Amino acid sequence: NRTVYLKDYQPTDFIIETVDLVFDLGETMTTVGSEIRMRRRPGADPSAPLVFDGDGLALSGLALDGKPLLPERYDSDADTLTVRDLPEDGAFTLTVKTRINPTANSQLLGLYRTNGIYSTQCEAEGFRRITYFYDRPDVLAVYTVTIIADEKTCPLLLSNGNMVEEQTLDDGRHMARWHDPFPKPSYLFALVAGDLAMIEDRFTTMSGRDVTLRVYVEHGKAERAGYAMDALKRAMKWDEERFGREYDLDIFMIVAVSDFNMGAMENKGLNIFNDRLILADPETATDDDYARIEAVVAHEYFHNWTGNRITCRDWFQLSLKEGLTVYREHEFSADQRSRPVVRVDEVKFLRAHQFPEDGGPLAHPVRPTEYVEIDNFYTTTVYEKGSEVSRMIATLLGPDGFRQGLDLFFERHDGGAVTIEDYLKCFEEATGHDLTHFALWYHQAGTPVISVASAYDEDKRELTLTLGQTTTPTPGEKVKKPLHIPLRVGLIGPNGDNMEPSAITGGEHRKDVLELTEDEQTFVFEGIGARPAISVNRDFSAPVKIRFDQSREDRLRIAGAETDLVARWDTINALALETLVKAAGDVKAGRSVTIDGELGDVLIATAEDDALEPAFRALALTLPSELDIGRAIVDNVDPDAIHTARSAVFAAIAQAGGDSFARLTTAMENPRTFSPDAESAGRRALTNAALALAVAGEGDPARANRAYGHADNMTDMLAAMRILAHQFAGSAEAEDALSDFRRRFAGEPLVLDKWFSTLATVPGAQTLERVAALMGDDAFDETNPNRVRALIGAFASSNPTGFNRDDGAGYNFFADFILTSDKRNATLTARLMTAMRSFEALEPTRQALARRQIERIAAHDDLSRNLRDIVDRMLK
Ligand code: BAL
Ligand code: ZN
Repeated sequence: NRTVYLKDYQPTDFIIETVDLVFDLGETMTTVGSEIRMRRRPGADPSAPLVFDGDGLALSGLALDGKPLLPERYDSDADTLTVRDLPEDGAFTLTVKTRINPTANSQLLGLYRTNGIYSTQCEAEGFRRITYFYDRPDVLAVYTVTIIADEKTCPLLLSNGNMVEEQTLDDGRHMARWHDPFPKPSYLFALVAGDLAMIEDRFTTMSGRDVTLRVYVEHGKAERAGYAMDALKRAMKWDEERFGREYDLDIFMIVAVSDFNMGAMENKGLNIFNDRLILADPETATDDDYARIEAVVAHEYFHNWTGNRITCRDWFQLSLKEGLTVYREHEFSADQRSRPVVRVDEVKFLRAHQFPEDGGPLAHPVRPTEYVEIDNFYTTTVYEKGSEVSRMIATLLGPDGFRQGLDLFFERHDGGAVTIEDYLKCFEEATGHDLTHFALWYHQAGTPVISVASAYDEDKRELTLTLGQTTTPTPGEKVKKPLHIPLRVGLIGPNGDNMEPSAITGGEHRKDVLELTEDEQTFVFEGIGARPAISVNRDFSAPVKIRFDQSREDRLRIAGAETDLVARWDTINALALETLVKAAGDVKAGRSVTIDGELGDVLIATAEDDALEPAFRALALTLPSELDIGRAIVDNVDPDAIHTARSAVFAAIAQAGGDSFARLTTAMENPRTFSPDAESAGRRALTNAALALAVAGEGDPARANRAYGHADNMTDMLAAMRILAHQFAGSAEAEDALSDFRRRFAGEPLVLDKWFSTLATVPGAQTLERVAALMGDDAFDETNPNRVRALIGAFASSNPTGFNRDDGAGYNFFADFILTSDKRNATLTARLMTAMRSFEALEPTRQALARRQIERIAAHDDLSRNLRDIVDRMLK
């Protein structure tokens, strides 16, 4: 296994100026001709050979300046092409020919053909599966792409940039030629060919340029592409207004394909999407789907500047484009929707996915220093923690400072392939801030834990806040240094008002943001007339864990009065989590579960508070999941005890608030015509959160059954079906709804994914047999990543009691699947495997059973590099 190290970075010996690609598309044999104009980099060793990357390729032709090369001038194997004795002046044109089989490409990396559509995925290292090339992000070239294909089956021939020529050829074939004037790395190359439907719109940029917008989808689905188009136009406008970024080509295209390893890909001018992140209408998409589509369409569009115009020098810098683009996406969503609700969702996601990654065997810094397989670094750390790091820069510098830094970044590095240091330098130079210490966020893995102690002196009217920080060791990093952490602090007075200190001493601060830079620091707030309740990490200003032994009285004050809704939600959630963790301990110890009434009171009062937006009330009313509880327990986790405890707490709250919840299921009137806007979605979310509790209190599925029957949109229908399937598993009502749903959406694979996931996440040991049986369902297709994630992925990552069966059968089943899936699609399989990354948190029996299956996988000597890397790190 190769390990790639950041410290080994070297620029290439040659520079690529232009590349002309000719694809002659055939289902099982596609020929790729590549004509590359190159010159030696000034200062490079004149005797150095040219070494290109390949992956599983066979060379079928090679010429230098038009003349076939003699065999002694080159070597080629599946993974490398080496050419020696290059012209002394260092300028030449190399012609490379390869033949590939797109139909046999089950990895969905490179050029592949599924459902009659040819499409590509080149990030990170897929281009080398098409032709030999410098397949690395710091080699930027101008591409011209000619595509030749059968006109009947492939009327549509797309690539990056602008179309410059179209011709009908003999034998029913035709060609199209595309030219992309913007130099780009190979990972942004894209090609699509096939027969698709399309919707078109236009956008006039801020400087008055007219841009054609097209979204391509399968025939019969064009009317489901409208929301994505609308989101695209909003994103284009927003990026102009917020960051001054304008689109740069005459056309922007999105293509939705049904077989795709990731969510979407930002290829220059030709974004390719997983169709689940494009297609939406009220009957088939939930509110969450709409929100996700809006966010991802924007994300890929935003990459045009953060990723494409300015790209990464090497893959260690991946967060340079991903972290920043996620931050831009988050800001866009916040502006389009409810800022606090969007932020709470981000916090929940970070805690559910990134914190466990950062605290487990796969932990790595936002900017790693080594990797075995870069595909395995498209992680929540690089993406979401990376976004939080950019957010903290914005918090430290203020919105204007952040904008000035980013403006300088765009101005200075446009057309470049740069590093995270280059990025940080722009903020420093634009604002005069020193980010040397702050930069450690990029280099040190692990989630910091902040300890908080407070003392109030009535005579001096002073509040003293002592903050400490520690970070637990992560693989390969025993010693952790203190980070530069911005903490937004709020003080809430006895009557619920915000208290403003006359001064803050003891350390740097920017308004209400304290800058914690040492292991321990004491800040003093002056002019505080009464003992306040302290809200420590408002708006989740830093991605940290807070340890604060705060009185229940203070927490109830925050839960009822905090004006920062993120902190308010966080406190309500923490109160619930504390009750749930205690209940799980009671179950494990054989004690009966006792629940104090306060939690129910807080939840019911929040749910009924008309001054709060419904989406927020729904968030407050949603109890932490079994997985959340397990993570809070940290180790010796027993999923069955957690399930029993959560069910008991849920039932007790349902009992306590029966009338409220029943009322709320009908109180949130939505207009007759469905609208996917955030406000309407919030009303549906509150209705459905209340419905789950109302039926639990009634002990009767009738209300959910009626809701299923009356539902006129997918959000309500799926919510009702999930309640029936999960809270009344095995009942006639549950089975009837599930069969009805299966029948009704028989021709809608994306909707059936919701059905697969609902069934895969029914709590309890019996679900394993059902999941195994569902693999034989006509709608299941093990070659389609969405199907695999919906059934197998949901089971392994979101069904703690089913997957972690105490006989280990869940692990055994999963390991069997992983071993077959790895042969087909290594990227997908390695990602699935991460579902087991926290196995060491389980109680000893399950932990041993899980380890045995991971070891069984690891014992195979023919694993893909992707899977080998993941299991080896998990077992280290
Ligand atoms: N660059 C891979 C897909 C995305 O993050 O946009
Ligand atoms: Zn991205």
